[in-house]
Formats: sequence, C-alpha cells, structure tokens
Amino acid sequence: MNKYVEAVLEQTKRKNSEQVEFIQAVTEVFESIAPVVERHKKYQDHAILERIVEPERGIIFRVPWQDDKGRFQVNRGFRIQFNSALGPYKGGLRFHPSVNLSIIKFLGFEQIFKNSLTTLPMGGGKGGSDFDPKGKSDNEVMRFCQSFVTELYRHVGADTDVPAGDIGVGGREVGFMFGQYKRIVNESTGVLTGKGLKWGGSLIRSEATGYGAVYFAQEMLTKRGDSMKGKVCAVSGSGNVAQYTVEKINQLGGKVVTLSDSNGTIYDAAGITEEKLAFIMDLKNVRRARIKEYADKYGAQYKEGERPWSVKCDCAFPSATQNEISGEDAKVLVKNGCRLVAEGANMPTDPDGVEVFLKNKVLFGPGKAANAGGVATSGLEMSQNSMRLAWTRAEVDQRLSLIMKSIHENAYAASAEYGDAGNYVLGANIAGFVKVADSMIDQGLV
Ligand code: NDP
Ligand code: 2IT
Repeated sequence: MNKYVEAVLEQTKRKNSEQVEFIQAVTEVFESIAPVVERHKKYQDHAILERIVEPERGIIFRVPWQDDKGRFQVNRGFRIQFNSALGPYKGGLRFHPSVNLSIIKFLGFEQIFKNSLTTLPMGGGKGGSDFDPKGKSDNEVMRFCQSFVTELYRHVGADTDVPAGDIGVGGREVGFMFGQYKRIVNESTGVLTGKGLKWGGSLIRSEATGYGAVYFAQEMLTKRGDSMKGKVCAVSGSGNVAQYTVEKINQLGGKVVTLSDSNGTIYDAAGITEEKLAFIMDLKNVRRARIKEYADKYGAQYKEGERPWSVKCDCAFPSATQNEISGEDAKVLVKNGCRLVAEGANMPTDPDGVEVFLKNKVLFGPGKAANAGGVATSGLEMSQNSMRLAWTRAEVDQRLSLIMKSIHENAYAASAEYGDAGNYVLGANIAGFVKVADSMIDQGLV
C-alpha cells in the first residue's frame, strides 16, 4: 500500500483503537483508493485522508424518557456530521441496543461515499441510539422519539442535516420525530426524509433501498448478458430493505427462498410469493412479531439461530446488518453455486467474505453502491420538498432506476480505469472518493 495511505491508516487505528467497525470501514476504503492517491499527489498535499477520517462534528447526548409504568429511562443519542463537501449532512438514524460510537462512525463514513455515488448533492452523516424499540408500546416509542428530537433539533435542518430511517427507525418513528421537530422549531420543512405520503413523503421511498439493490443486481447481470429471471435468491433480514428486495425480485421473475430475523431463518423452497410477502409485511410492520410465525403458517422450514447462507442459491441479498456474512459463510455460498451478491445492508460481508467473493469472481455489489437507492430517493424527497410538489410513483421509480444504472456505470468505469474491471468494491470506493476529495480541495482548508 502507498506509504501516505498506510501512515494515515495507522494513525486512525491508534486514535480510534476501540472502534472496530469504524476501522474496518476505513481500511476497506483506503485499500481501494491507495492507487488513486499514489497517482494524484494533490490528495496528500491537501491532507485529504487525515481530514476525511475525522468527522466535521459529533454530538453525543442523553435521552431521558418515561416508560408506561412511569419509570425513568435513559438512553444515549448520537449524530455524527461526517462530511458536508457535497451538501447538507444526510443519513439515517439507527435505534438498536448494539448502537455505539463505532457503529455510527462506520455508517457515517460509508455514507459519505455512498451519497457521492448517488449523483445528488448530499454530504454524509449518521445517528441513532442504543434504544431498543422491540417490545415497547407505541406510546413509549413516541416519548423516546420526542425526547431524542428535543436535543437533536438544534443540530439539524433542511439545509444543514437531514436524518432518515435505518434499523429500528421506520415510518412510525420518523412521524413522531417530525411532529416534535415542527412543534419546537415552528417550521414545516423537509428536515427528515422517509416521511408519510400525506405529509411530505415521497412515493417509492419505502421501496427504494430494496428495489435499488435489485436494480443494481440486474445491472451487473445485464452487463454479462444475463437477467434476474429464474434466479433463486437468499435474502436475509425481514425489515424494510428485505421486504422490498423480495417484491422486486418477484417482479423480475426471480424466486426468494429465505428471510430471517435476529432469532432465525425461514427456508421456503416454493418461494416467497406476493401473498406470503403481504403476510410478512403485516407480521413485521404491524404486529411486530417474529419470522418463525411464517414457518408455522406456511409449513416452511425454520432454522433457529441460523443465518440463510447455507442454502443453495444463485444470488444473495444480505439485508439485515453488518458482518452477517463471514469468510466461512462466503465459502459455503460459493460452493453452493451463488454467483451474485448485492448488499442491501451496510457492510454485511466481513473482509474475509469480501475476499472470498472477489477471488471467486462472484458479481459483488458492495453496500455503498448496491443500497444507495434508499438515500438517493431521500435526495429526491428533499428535491420535492424544496419545490413543494410531489412527483408520481412512475417518475420517482424511473429516476431511482436511472440513478442505480449510473452508479453501476461509474463504479464499473472506475474499476476498469484502475486495472480491475468488474471489481465494484474498488470502483465504488474510487468513484465515491474522488468527487468528495476534489470538492474538499475546491473548498479550501476546512
Ligand atoms: P429494519 O429495522 O426494517 O429491519 C432490520 C432487519 O434486520 C430485521 O429483520 C432485524 O431482525 C434484522 N437485524 C437487525 N439487526 C440484526 C442483528 N444484529 N442480527 C440479526 N438480524 C438483525 O431495518 P432496515 O431494513 O431499514 O435495514 C436493514 C439494513 O439495511 C441495515 O444494515 C441498514 O443500515 C441498511 N440500509 C437501510 C436503508 C433504509 O433505507 N432503510 C438504506 C440503506 C441501507 P430483528 O427484528 O430480529 O431485529
Ligand atoms: O444507510 C442508508 O443509506 C440509510 N439508512 C438511508 C439514509 C437516508 O438518508 O435515506
């Protein structure tokens, strides 16, 4: 690796030694961009790497709230405003007990390059809390969200920082947060995306991440004269991203045989049809229950405590969480015939797994490219909010599909330029980085 890249990576590891996921994300990007930095001395001259790993601003705050029994509870809130070179900070909020500074920084760092790839003017940020929405009543979730925004509101704004959903944050939570923001600031603006369709949300935003991941897979296949038709697919997770991944795979003639949650995996060899998907959407979005019920209802196989990666499939769409595919999992997938992986989740494949896929010439769409459809459509929601009008479903879907096409093209072109055509990890990192780094140089030492 280039000496400058190596030195900044070592320094980043030293300064953030406990932030394992953050270091993992930085290492991957730095390995990809080393040849760019080698070729163009300006990045070293402008200390771009030292600056890009340091968030512009980070806010950590107390979130006190009261549960239904009247007891006082306290969680920790985060918002990392990582990079504004391309536009207002933009990125989701995650509510999950595993949330800590390392998780939010890894997600915020990835978001910088992902947002750059979307072609839209958005900087990178991420936030969240170690609050666990599971088992909480709607009223408890509302009180938590209101308390969270009572601090967050002073740091965000339609032209400053625009949060959205992620794990544990969907339409319900965005609604409660938007309501509280409006109440405090007395302004109705597009301060959050993923809003309800009746109050400023965009058509297709709910669908966008899952649809986008499948559009990206389709692009990788089309380039090789192939298509999604007849492909047997393993999908993990059963939340927002997983659900709309299944819907789009079905629409394009593929078949999905797995879904999962943190308790286990269901395997349905007959395929998760539209009707079965409707059951899952009610199970997960309304009743907020466990995926095991699917197996009970449809007589499918349930594998307690397991992830989907041991099944025979042509394509895998990891759509749950980080590091859910290990090197061993990747080997099993390859052995069972898997030829394509599109990451709906953020960093779901660990570094050993990525190496296995790349070595075996699996078509591998890394999260920052493959799942960029969600934030891209958030960007389209921001545009509609600024214009105070709403585009049709067909218009937004067409823009999303074009954006995924251009992300694929740009990542492919960058991979070819740097001598490894079709390595989308390399291509996405390079294409995402160059735009941000050049913009930072243009804007002076900040
Ligand atoms: P949801 O909260 O809607 O669903 C998350 C799903 O993943 C659930 O099935 C959940 O199971 C499972 N899951 C979460 N954490 C774990 C874990 N530690 N181990 C096993 N399973 C887990 O979130 P989303 O669908 O929105 O997000 C899924 C992934 O996609 C995340 O990586 C997110 O960062 C990424 N992403 C999301 C975007 C969006 O627009 N929403 C955009 C781009 C990426 P359980 O219910 O048991 O917790
Ligand atoms: O990881 C992601 O890109 C998201 N959770 C979506 C962020 C957004 O602002 O829509």
